[in-house]
Amino acid sequence: MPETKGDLTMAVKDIAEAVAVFDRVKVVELVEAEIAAKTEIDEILNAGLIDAMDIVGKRFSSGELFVPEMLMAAKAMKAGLEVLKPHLSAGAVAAKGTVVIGTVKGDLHDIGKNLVALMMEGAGLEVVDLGVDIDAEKFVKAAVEHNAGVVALSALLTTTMPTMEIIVAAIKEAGIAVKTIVGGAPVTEAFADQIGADGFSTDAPGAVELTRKLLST
Ligand code: B1M
Repeated sequence: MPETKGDLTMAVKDIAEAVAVFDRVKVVELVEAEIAAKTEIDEILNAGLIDAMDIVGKRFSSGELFVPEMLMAAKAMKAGLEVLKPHLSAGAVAAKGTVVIGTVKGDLHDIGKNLVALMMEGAGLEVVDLGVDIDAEKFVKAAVEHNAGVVALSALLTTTMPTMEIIVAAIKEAGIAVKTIVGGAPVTEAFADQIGADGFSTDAPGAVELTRKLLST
C-alpha cells in the first residue's frame, strides 16, 4: 500500500511512545528518520515530542509513573529536541531585540522554556536564558544589564505562579522600560491580566509572535 499521511502520523506517534518509555536512542533515531522523510517539523515537535510529555504527565497523575521516570522522559524528549534544534532555529537573522527568559523561583521545569527560547532565537531575537529557579532580583538585574525589551517568565507549577506576580511587580518597581510576558501549562490569560503582565501565550510560537509585537511598539 502507498505511504499515506496516516502512516506518517503513526510514525510520529512512535516518537511519543519512545519518549514515554524513556528510550533516548530510539527517540533520536525516529526524529532523524522523520526529518529525513521531510515530515513537517511542527508535527514532529507537537505530535511527537510535546504530546509525549502529556502522556507522561497523565501517567504521573494516575500514579503509574513517579518523579524519576518523569525525569527520564524529559531527558528523552530533550535528546529529540536537540536533533530538531537546527531546524527550529533555521533562518535566524540579525537580532531584533533582547529577551531575558527564565523559569521562576521554586520551579525546575525547563523544557517548555527552552523551546520558547529556541524559537525566539530562530526568529532573530537575542535571548539571554537565565535557566531555572530564578528570583525577581536576578530577572531585574539581567534586564538592566542586557537592556532587554522583554522579560519572559515560565512556570509549570500552580505553586510557583504567585512568584510570577512578585517578579512582574519587582520589574515595575525597578522603573525599567521592559515588557513582561508569562506562560507555562497552568498560566492563563486571566492570570496574566490579573498580575499586570504585558502578555501571555499558550505556546512557544505564540510567545515569539507576542514578543515581536511588543518589541515593535
Ligand atoms: Co513535573 N509536574 N514536577 N517534572 N512535570 C508537571 C508540570 C505536572 C502537571 C505533572 C502532573 O501532575 N500531571 C505537575 C504540576 C501540577 C500542578 O502544579 N498543578 C508536576 C509536578 C507536581 C512536579 C513535582 C512537584 C513532582 C514532585 O516532586 N512530587 C516536581 C516539582 C519540581 C520543581 O519544579 N520544583 C516535578 C518535577 C519534574 C521533573 C524534574 C521530574 C520533570 C522536569 C524536567 C525538566 O523540565 N527539565 C517534570 C516533568 C517532565 C513534568 C511533565 C511530565 C512535563 C513538562 C514538560 O516538559 N512538558 C509535566 C506534565 C505536563 O506538562 N503534561 C509535569 C513539555 C513542554 C514542551 O511543555 O513546559 O508546558 P510546557 O511548555 C509549553 C507551554 O506551556 C508553553 O510553551 C510550551 C509549548 O510550546 N510555555 C510558554 C512554557 N513556558 C512558556 C513561557 C511563555 C509562553 C509559553 O512566555 C514567557
